[in-house]
Amino acid sequence: MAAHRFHRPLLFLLPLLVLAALSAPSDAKLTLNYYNASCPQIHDIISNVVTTKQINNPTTAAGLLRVFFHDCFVSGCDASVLISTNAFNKAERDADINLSLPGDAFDAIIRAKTALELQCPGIVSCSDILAVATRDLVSMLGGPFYSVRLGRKDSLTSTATIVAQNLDRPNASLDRIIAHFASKGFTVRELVALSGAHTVGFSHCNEYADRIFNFNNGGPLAFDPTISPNYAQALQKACANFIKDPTIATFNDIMTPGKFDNMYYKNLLRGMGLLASDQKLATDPRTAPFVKLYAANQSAFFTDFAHAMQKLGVYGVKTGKKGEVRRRCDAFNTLSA
Ligand code: HEM
Ligand SMILES: *[C@@H]1O[C@H](CO)[C@@H](O)[C@H](O)[C@H]1NC(C)=O
Ligand SMILES: *[C@@H]1O[C@H](CO)[C@@H](O)[C@H](O)[C@H]1NC(C)=O
Ligand SMILES: *[C@@H]1O[C@H](CO)[C@@H](O)[C@H](O)[C@H]1NC(C)=O
Ligand SMILES: CC(=O)N[C@H]1CO[C@H](CO)[C@@H](O)[C@@H]1O
Repeated sequence: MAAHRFHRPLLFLLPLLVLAALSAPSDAKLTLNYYNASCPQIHDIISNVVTTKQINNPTTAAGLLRVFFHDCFVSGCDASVLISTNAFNKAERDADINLSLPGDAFDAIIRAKTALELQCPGIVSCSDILAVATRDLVSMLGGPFYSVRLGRKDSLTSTATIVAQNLDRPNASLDRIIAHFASKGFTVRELVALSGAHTVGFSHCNEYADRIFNFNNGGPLAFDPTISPNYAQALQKACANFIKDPTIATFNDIMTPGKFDNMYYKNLLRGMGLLASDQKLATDPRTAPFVKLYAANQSAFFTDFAHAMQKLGVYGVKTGKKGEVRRRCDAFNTLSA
């Protein structure tokens, strides 16, 4: 608004603004030792808090990994997903797709933030906590450990209405999912590697019910023929009551549900992918070679997953004046948004 009113008088500032824009890339760089001087204990504090949380609530890690993905894919890794809805604004986390963004994951971040505020008040951003805590918990489940560059600022907005267009549903076509990842700069190989996150955690029956009940209008117990029959029947049993009780969920990887390993890919090869979008990765010629590679070689999966997570973790990050270090992760510092 102000820019409109003072349009002409401000024109002389243009060269300065151009200079500022040119120098922006250097301060947009995240660094490994960003908090080295200002909060040297950051890694110990986050790791202690989330490890304790995971021991007490073993669903935390998978929940947090999903929250991190949702945060990054919707307007960048800026902790916008942590904001609570208030009277003025319906926030990202209350978009329909959140169904089940798990409370324990949010709680882990709030606890880490509280501990950090005691040691280094006002220093560590919620988006950096999210990135480090996710890495710590992936490795606690047996997954790869990778370095996380720091210096993200937290968003100044969080908007429920932009969520659906940024996250695909399991019934989306693979063309769409590939194109969507590509539009954010992620390759097919990275898509397949990141999907390996579904080696942990749960999905609710309604996310795959159309695959196990009345598939193609073939009768109540008709199931998608790409699912192995035994698995389909087990899922039908588990989900028999899901309409009355929408909280019923099953493991994404029923073989080793709490372990971060390459079992997800092995499952896909034997018709034990849970979501339609998962199972398609095993048959489409663009993605199948990577599924086979990761199923055969867990280190290849870990290497690619770690790189893809580092890339996901810098997607759309805000630095400098484009964001703030929130005092509380669930609210902006000023109450106007
Ligand atoms: C490619 C497109 C993707 C689709 C369509 C998709 C869809 C879903 C759905 C429907 C669920 C079940 C949610 C529920 O019922 O509570 C889920 C769970 C999960 N997703 Fe994805 N996902 C995708 C990619 C990813 C990526 C890239 C990651 C992380 C890098 C991820 C991590 C997870 C995790 C860890 C869970 C388990 C959450 C829990 O146990 O609380 N997903 N996903
Ligand atoms: C951290 O900072 C101290 C002094 O500020 C410096 O001596 C040390 O080399 C730094 N460590 C890293 C990893 O940058
Ligand atoms: C996918 O499922 C959602 C409901 O979960 C529905 O609104 C949408 O139309 C479906 N999309 C396709 C492509 O079938
Ligand atoms: C598995 O992948 C790793 C990492 O890419 C590679 O170094 C190794 O040679 C592969 N192992 C086999 C048996 O192909
Ligand atoms: C539609 C829906 O299920 N929204 C939920 C999103 O998550 C919050 C908790 O973070 C729930 O209160 C909403 O009901």
